[in-house]
Amino acid sequence: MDLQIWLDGKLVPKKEACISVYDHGLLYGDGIFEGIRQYNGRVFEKEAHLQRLYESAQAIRLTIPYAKEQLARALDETLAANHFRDAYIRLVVTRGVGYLGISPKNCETPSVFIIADTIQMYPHEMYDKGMSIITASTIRNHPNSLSPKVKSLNYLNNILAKWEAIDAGVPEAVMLNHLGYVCECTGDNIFIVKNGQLLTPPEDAGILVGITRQAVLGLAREANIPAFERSLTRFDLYSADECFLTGTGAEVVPVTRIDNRPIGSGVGPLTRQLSEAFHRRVREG
Ligand code: PXG
Repeated sequence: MDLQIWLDGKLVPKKEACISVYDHGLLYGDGIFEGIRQYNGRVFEKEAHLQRLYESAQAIRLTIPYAKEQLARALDETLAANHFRDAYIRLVVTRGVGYLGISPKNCETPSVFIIADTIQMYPHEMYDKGMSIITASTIRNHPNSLSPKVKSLNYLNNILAKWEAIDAGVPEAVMLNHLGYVCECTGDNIFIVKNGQLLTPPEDAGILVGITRQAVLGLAREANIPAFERSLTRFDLYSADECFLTGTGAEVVPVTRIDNRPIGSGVGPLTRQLSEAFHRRVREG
């Protein structure tokens, strides 16, 4: 059966789920989104994702034409219509259909759609053996430009960094911020372990505040692993005992090589422990 897509209040078959070429989401990247996962019949951190969506909307002066509870129900309806128990959900709000010209004033009603489908971010063996990443020369958006806290439809900057990873033959690239500190990868947050401490760049490094990142920080605290948000340099990455990335798509993925330098010796023990705790948490709730 064709996938059912939730589009502006109605479930429609995938091939009928179309957006206008005059939609400013397409013309200008004027819109926001969330990537969410359902595990074992439950949407993981639904409230946190919706909260981030509404905050992103507010930051770009976009009024979502539904209450949070309505979108929460729409998520559930979309999953139920497609009989999913484990799915990847893409919730998108665009500025809507307007005229040519960037003014958002031209757009009367935002377009909202929800896709429930499956996603496989990285090959399975990378979760066992670890992945190689590079540092990109493309820096993350300046926090006083479009804030990286906004999960916007404009990923071009990150896509340019992703090209650098592709050119280097690796799946991900870590981006530095405008001050040269470690920020995050193109679609994941980054953590290191050093001397038994878990370290990740602070929010004001200019990161997207990942929901998986928050979950992992919480799991570390529950397990009495000392965890700190701290400015990190490339030296800190190169001299780390362990490194891993977190994201809704990626979950917890170990990193064992950065810019061709080995990190630790294979996948580290705290990475394994936190990855296992994460998988328990998402299934049990
Ligand atoms: N940083 C950036 C720039 C992201 O895009 C994260 C961090 C992790 O955030 P969450 O809240 O997911 O822990 C993201 C999320 C995809 C895909 O299709 C990308 C993300 C999430 C899901 C799928 O590449 N990025």
